Amino acid sequence: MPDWDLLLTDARIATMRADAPDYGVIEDGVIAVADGEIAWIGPRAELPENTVGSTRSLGGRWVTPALIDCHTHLVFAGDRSGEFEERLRGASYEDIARAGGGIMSTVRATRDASADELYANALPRVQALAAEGVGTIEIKSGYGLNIESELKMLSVARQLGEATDVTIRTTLLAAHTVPPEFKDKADAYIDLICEELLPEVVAGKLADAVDAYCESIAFSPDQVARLFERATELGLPVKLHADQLSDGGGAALAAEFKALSADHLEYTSAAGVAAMADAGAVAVLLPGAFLTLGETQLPPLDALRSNNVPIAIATDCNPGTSPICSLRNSMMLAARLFRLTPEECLAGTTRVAAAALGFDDRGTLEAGKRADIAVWDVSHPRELAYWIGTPQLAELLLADSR
Ligand code: DI6
Ligand code: FE
Repeated sequence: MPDWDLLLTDARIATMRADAPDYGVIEDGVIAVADGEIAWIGPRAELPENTVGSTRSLGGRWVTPALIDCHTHLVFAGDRSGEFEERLRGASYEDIARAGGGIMSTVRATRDASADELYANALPRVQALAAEGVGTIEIKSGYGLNIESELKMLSVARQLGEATDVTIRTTLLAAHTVPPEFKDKADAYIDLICEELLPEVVAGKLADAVDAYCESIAFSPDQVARLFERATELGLPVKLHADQLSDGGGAALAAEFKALSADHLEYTSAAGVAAMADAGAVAVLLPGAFLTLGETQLPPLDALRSNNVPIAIATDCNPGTSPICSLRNSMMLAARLFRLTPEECLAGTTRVAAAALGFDDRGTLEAGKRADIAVWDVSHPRELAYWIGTPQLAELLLADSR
């Protein structure tokens, strides 16, 4: 006689299984949860007899996997609204960066902030994402750019994971831009990351992956390759900010290092997409940055689809290029700006986003997966990529709920 902790009944379930069409829908479904995992899922008619467990009806509501925001920079201090105004008057992101603004202005504010201040700034962002159904969030460092401040950012991100029910994945992005202390000495800064920072991060278990910004205003492919070799040696998976402002061969570089994902990709070539397909890398598209920068070059959507490169969507929440703290709105933007279907948007913030973070225990609703479940007041899951700023989450059930 199956004995389960909880039986969720009367659910319309969008399982988002990879092997099922049309959201993998199960009508009149039941989800049995035991020990934070999905123990059984299927139509009520097939439920094993004599099941034991407390039963709760979801009243015919739609249920999806909890959403996953697989690319954020949500730990930071200050804001960049002044730069936004400058860009509206015609300045480019690169011009502002070269003049010492851009990422560096957030670095100055973040270095000056205490860990407690950073935590207090970031917590409402995590809560805002959770309030719209997000159960897993990736957070990058990259506004410290020295050992002390990068470690501070990663520790704050870990603390956010401990203080909330949300799972936080942390990524070391020390190679975000060249700090002023290393002006014209980017190679020496990469050495510092490889020789001092990375070993300390690994010893403290502070990061789950390593990222870099491969761009003319940041690091060259050779510099990124050196960093990725070291990360790989130390057992950390890599991901890459690739081809956001120009085609620097970032996607192919990410593929060479079997990256979990290559992100942005507006300027990625057909060859870059093919390399990603061979390597099994996920394409993470970031429509908030595309919108904010007034970008017109679309990511290579046809090539991604025809090469079967899985597409994830994330907020890229950051004060410079993507001041958006809503994954739901990012889904709508991906649908509208990139013409992703609502089903692609939902897969991109569940199953594919999980893959972009190296998770195989979440992102779909199937037996054996974590019971990270979002319950919605919608008439169809396509609505999740349709409304803008409309709260529709009825409930977020997370395996770590306490
Ligand atoms: N690309 C981005 O869109 C963010 N980082 C990156 O490498 C922007 C970060 C910032 O401008 O503060
Ligand atoms: Fe980013």
